Amino acid sequence: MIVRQLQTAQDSTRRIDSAGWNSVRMLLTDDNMGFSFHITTIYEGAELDMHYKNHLETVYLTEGAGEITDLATGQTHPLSVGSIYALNQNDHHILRANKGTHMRMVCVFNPPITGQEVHDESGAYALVD
Ligand code: 9YT
Repeated sequence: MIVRQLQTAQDSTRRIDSAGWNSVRMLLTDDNMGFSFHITTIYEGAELDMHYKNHLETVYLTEGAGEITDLATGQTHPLSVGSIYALNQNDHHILRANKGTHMRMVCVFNPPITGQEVHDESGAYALVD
């Protein structure tokens, strides 16, 4: 059994900080769960272009509000507490947190990420062997 605490993990190398967001990786590849599990915070007013070409991702919003634009269709969907989105087609998207609020999100990746990936210029994570 694996038991971890967000308050501890966010003071460790499990937390990564980037422009407009941070993420605490609660479960990674080496936990052998078949998915990775992240608590991600998108900062107020941030607008992030993301394209996980090699990973499927599901995201559940627990705090804040914003929107997601599906760049394949141009459609924008509002996000509020309780919203879920699943990038079942490796969907290229833009994520925005509304002004005046951050978004706190629970994210699951399949396959799991190792923690060593970096976003390339297209917003994707390469697969790490
Ligand atoms: C909202 C979202 O896409 N979160 C992804 C997790 C984050 N990019 C990470 O942990 O690297």
